[in-house]
Amino acid sequence: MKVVVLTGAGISAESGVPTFRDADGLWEGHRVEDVATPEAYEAAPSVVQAFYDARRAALSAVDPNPAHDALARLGEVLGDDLLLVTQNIDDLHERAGSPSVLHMHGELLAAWCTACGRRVRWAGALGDQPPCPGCAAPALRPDVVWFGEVPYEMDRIVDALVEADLFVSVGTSGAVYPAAGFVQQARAYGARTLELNLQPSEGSRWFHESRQGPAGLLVPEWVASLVG
Ligand code: BV8
Repeated sequence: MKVVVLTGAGISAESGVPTFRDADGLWEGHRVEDVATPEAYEAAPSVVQAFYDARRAALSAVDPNPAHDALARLGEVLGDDLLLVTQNIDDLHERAGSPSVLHMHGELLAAWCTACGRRVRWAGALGDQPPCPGCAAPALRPDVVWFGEVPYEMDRIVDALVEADLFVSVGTSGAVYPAAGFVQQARAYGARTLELNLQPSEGSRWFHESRQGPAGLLVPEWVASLVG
């Protein structure tokens, strides 16, 4: 059975990572959409760097929860028949042991140089315009996909949605595209679709089944029902 799982901020909530909706979509009074854009970075790199420095600092104080652990186990059982796609830029899926994680919106602990294109692991707070370890240009930016930018590995995701027998969404409000459109695509290609979320989301109506509750309970329960 080929399974595609999409996760959002809700799967990391019980680990203590604030969701976007929790903070009313605001950061220090900025609408997230205004901080997480290339225009904002152009206009005020220090504000944007501070936004990500704060989230990086917070990440070291949290751990994966039973929902991350259950998906790691599912990855061990299903192997390549599972594609785990996350909108999250935290590393909690990897720390839970998920064999492969597709970060469609990038990673908090990575950076890329806008001068030479090199991708590197983030080496600590480096101020407003960090120098690239390769070309030394002051052009290192967070390796995250900002609003208006194309998400990563869209071809691989769409190919998996076409092949999927089951599409499961965990902890996402279905407010941000193209991720919010995956359920309709998967369904159009014949997949069964299941939503696991604390509350109904903007996309709930597209799912065959929608279960409400905390991911830390719903995900281990669902994984146990699928792979025993
Ligand atoms: C693009 C990285 C072209 C950075 C992020 C008008 C209509 C439609 C689309 C658009 C439009 N205007 C503009 C767009 C496009 C735009 C968009 O969708 N805007 C929205 C605001 C309308 N999208 C883009 O710009 C994207 N790029 O479109 O390029 C393209 C498209 C297709 C193919 C090629 C090219 C790029 C978007 C990516 C932006 N970067 N993150 C960073 O993290 O700082 S988005 C960011 O916000 C997250 O990654 C995530 O995607 C989104 C937040 O959503 P969630 O993860 O769902 O979190 P949220 O807080 O909203 O909800 C949490 C949910 O969990 C809730 O439902 C809650 O009930 C639940 N929950 C809470 N606790 C628990 C729980 N569930 C279970 N257990 C719990 N304990």
